[in-house]
Amino acid sequence: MDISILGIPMDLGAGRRGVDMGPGALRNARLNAALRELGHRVHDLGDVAVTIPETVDRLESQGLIFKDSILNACTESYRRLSALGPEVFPISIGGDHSMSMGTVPGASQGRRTGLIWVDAHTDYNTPGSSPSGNIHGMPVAHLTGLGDPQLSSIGGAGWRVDPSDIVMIGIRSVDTAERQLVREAGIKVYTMKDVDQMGISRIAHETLERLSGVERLHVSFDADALDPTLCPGVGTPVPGGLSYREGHLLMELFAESRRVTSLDIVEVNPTLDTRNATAEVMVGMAASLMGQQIM
Ligand code: 6HN
Ligand code: MN
Ligand code: MN
Ligand code: MN
Repeated sequence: MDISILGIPMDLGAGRRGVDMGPGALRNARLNAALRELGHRVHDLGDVAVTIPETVDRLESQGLIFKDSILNACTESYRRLSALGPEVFPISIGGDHSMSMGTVPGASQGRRTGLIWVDAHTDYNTPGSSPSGNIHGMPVAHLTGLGDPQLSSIGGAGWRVDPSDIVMIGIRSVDTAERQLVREAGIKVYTMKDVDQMGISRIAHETLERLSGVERLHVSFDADALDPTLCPGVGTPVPGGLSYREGHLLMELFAESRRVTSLDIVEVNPTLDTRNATAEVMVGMAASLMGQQIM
């Protein structure tokens, strides 16, 4: 397969600094080599330009923190990924999760897209519901057309992800007003309780079944979905996450389906990590999604 890697060194959407160093940490953990060893042709596109927070006013645009700079980085990511065409498998490495407002429409190639959101959080706040004001808690809402009109139309005025084409896995931290928005939208959520009760294998199969009608299938993998003992290098850790084996099995079952067309790896924060462990775990997850097998 032809894989293109796009780095998005952005921490503007997060409450803590340091996820802007995620792309470097993931490359340092041999992401590109690991994918090449699986037989893929890997093209690294380098990084998109992201504003340095110290150079601009935090409340650039009517109180939405770093909105203008995030909009610029997402628009650029959207353009770069759109230009790749449908045959290339894009892997976008971040960077805080606000980047997915650009990567999901970019990877969609204008087609109906299923979105698998692997995360401790639902990231479904709007500027009105958000308790923190941090845009990395808002990307999914904007991808479905809610929230700020500019952030919700990065993929063009008409392009949206249908809430019924979204499945979230690993969820264990949802804000009160956000919970109501997720319910109203009708998004399918597998919480950690569901993972414990059903097992990750059944969840993987149900997810693929539910998204059987889409043309493109995007996995957006937030490192904080995994347990913080395994992935300490994240800005918003929540105890009780996916285990190493659950993460790998989920990726292996998605790989077996051969239906996934793009991937984000987000929220890796080297300043909070232990000897780059989080980046190394996430490179392993990407390798499993891209076909690594034990036998
Ligand atoms: N992430 N729900 C919280 C907020 O600030 O809106 C946390 C968001 C975390 C976002 O980890 O991608
Ligand atoms: Mn997230
Ligand atoms: Mn998260
Ligand atoms: Mn975070």
